[in-house]
Amino acid sequence: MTDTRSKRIVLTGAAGGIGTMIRPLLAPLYPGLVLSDRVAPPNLLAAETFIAADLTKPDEVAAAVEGAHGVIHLGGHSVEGSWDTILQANIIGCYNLFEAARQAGVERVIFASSNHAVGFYPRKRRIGPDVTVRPDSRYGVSKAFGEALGALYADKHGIAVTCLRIGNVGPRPIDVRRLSIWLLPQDLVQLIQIGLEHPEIRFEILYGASDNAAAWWDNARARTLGYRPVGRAEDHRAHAEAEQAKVGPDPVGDLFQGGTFCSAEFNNDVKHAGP
Ligand code: 15L
Repeated sequence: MTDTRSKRIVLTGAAGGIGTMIRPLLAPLYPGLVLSDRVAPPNLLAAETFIAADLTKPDEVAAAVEGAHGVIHLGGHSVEGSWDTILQANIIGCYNLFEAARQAGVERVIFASSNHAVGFYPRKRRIGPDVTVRPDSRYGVSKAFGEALGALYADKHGIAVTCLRIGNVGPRPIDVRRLSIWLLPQDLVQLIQIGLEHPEIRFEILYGASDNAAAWWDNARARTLGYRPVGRAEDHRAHAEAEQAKVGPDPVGDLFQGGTFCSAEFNNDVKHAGP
């Protein structure tokens, strides 16, 4: 474990929302941390190393991951977008990342997947990491693609890949849906540490959720690997319910785990949607 900590670890999407939250938590754990994004974070510290890379440009991605032991891949488009946006950032960009990692001899990749890869599962159903994907958006499809790509690079090339189906990262759950899927940044860092350091990792899909009593996900595999989340969504229920009261009901989104990602552009009958 200690050995990994001195090695070069590249964080893509370092200037994004999640990257910004976990940078200060990763820095003391991994002194060899290298930040990457298209543009440097505005608050880059003198002690931090940054390499600019556009995920759609294979040469830039190759330069960013050169010499790395591990990559934490948060980069890409983080919400629903046009097909071209998703195609460039999350399909081509993700392929470029895994391919550059293979060519550079990277040993471990953490892929930031999303709950939206399985967003059309009903809220009343508890799911594990082995269910068939049911994406709720083009974004969700791109995350399912990234998981499949990760499996390919694990099985064919021996990269140890951990896909984290991340819920919603932040200091506290921001509405009732997030009481089920909230992930405290410190808990995300724990999951990343497992992916970078656990000796048994070959290919894993883990849920990126804290200790949420209202969870929809069975995260037993993460616990077996040593995950001990400290965030407890129920401690923030009053806040989440107060925030929820400010928004109206969503007759489609409220039925499914993906919420508004399910109701956007929806023109099906809810009885025929989801498994
Ligand atoms: C995600 O995957 C998004 O990146 C984030 O912006 C949130 O929308 C989150 O899912 C969520 O479902 O709350």
